[in-house]
Amino acid sequence: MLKIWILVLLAGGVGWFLYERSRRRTAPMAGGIHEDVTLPHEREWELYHNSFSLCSKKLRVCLAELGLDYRSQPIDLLETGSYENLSRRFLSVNPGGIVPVLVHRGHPVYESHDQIVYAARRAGRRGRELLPEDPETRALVERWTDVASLVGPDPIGGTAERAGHCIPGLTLPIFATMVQYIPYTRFLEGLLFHFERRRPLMLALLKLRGIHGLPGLPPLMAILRRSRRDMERHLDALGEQLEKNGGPWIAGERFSLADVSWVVILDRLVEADFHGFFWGEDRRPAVAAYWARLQERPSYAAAITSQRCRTLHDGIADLKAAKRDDSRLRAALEGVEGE
Ligand SMILES: N[C@@H](CCC(=O)N[C@@H](CS)C(=O)NCC(=O)O)C(=O)O
Repeated sequence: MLKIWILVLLAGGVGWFLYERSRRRTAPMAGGIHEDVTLPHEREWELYHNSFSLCSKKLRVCLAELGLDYRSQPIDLLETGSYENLSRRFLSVNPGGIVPVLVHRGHPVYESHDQIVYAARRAGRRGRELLPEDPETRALVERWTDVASLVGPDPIGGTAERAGHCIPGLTLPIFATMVQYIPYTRFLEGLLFHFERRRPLMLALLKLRGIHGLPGLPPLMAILRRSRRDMERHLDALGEQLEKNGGPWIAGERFSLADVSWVVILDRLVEADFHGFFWGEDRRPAVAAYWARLQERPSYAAAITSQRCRTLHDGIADLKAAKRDDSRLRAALEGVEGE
């Protein structure tokens, strides 16, 4: 009798998996506007986003700076609670299963670096300020925007070329503390349905080992060390650029899409408690002053600080406490003697 029940349960599990998989197929999507797709919508602009996601923050800052009103559609990710990005509802918006998605008049626009340009081009005068028309300034803005972007299928490769690609590696410590609040059962959906399985696997490993176990995970530490080394170079270049043109912004007098793209990078380094390492105690004063100016803009409060979730607050507190109490961990994360 027991065998029959086990067989029935197994068959039910397999049947559920096959049924769900046929409805929750994920596949990467090309960037830009998809005019062939029209989604149900109520407002001209709608944004599917997550409170913690770097690229979502970039869109929120951008829309706040452009003064574009939008309908907010918050989507949970595993690290903030659950795999809502793999729900059937969200996969009908983005079969890629990632945020952010900007929706304009019902048409989805994918990839955050394309979304900010798309929005700026439709925002009149303010859009032209953020994305200047004169070719020289525009090329400069595009170059600095690109360096801060997350482009292509390999978010942890290309750290030497893009500061944006250093972010996943430098987020590992805060991921390690945030995922402690997420039950193991929630990881299953990612492993079963996401086309990119490395992410749920890595997050599960971080949950298993915890923040104090991170230094004992050589593949993850190698990514972190490489990201930290390359981020140092990107921040040196940023400091030089700000000094060269006299600031206050990357393109000089005018705040632009380049600054929209960099505020979220610096903010993530603060969340992951790397700001002291990168620009504390008189290191990189131009970057430190730039960071102070960025936080004074109303878009920073509207798009970032006011939207921080509970898991992030707790994760930051736990990370700071762990580094304070465990000198080996601190040394490993900050690359000092004894690592
Ligand atoms: N290249 C994409 C990257 C977007 C991305 O990686 N989104 C992450 C959050 S920052 C995501 O939605 N991850 C969810 C998952 O993989 O489960 C962009 O710039 O929009």
